[in-house]
Amino acid sequence: MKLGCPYGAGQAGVEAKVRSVELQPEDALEIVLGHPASRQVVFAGPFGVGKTTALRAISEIPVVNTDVASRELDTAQRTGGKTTTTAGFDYGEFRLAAGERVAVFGLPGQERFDAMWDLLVPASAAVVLWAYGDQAEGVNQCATWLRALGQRASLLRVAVAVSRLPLAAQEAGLAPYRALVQRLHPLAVVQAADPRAAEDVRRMVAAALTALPGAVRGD
Ligand SMILES: Nc1nc2c(ncn2[C@@H]2O[C@H](COP(=O)(O)OP(=O)(O)OP(=O)(O)O)[C@@H](O)[C@H]2O)c(=O)[nH]1
Ligand SMILES: [Mg+2]
Repeated sequence: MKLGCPYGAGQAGVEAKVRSVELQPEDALEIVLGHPASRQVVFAGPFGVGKTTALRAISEIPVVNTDVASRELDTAQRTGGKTTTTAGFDYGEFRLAAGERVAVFGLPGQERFDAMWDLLVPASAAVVLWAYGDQAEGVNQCATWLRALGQRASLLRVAVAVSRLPLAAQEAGLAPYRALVQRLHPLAVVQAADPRAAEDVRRMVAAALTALPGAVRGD
């Protein structure tokens, strides 16, 4: 394809000249976005829990990502050497089994980037709230996140995805999260899930979209 680029036009007595640029196939932009998605789902949860990982596991388009190098002190302990953090948001798309196209946004886990939470949570059809199943503070973090989400949308469809639970102890590990959800958002769903496993992530998105909407309660 040839692009015409006039220059010098408009100068009195100067004939407009055109320079032609030959575009090669390799110059073409990679197509990133698919078809318009009918629903938007948000991945929320604490720093390093696996929101970006989960989005990468299911997206059918190249993920739009705003991760930057990070020196968070607890990074290595929690995530086995994760060296980046999401500063804006992640964006991906995939299709549900029924063929419906869903847009997924991964929120930044750090509160200093919470302007993104304000922007994306109210516009979302549902939230998958990722939680650490192997951290002492996991349940409290989950409560803090539920309240933060509740401040940004009066009604929410929520699925809580508890990660890093050993298979043999899943039910016991889920119990404190179920008790918390019973208190703060009884309509939310609580399940164990691995953000690295596409099947688990798809199951959590479907659970969030089919959960009943409810308000997050105060204590
Ligand atoms: N061993 C183990 N590692 C996991 C598990 N789930 C997630 N991870 C790892 O934890 C890290 C999570 O990193 P991210 O996906 O960037 O986390 P994030 O939630 O997007 O982090 P922020 O955007 O910084 O809040 C990745 O290195 C994952 O491979 C798990 O169940 N077991
Ligand atoms: Mg991230």
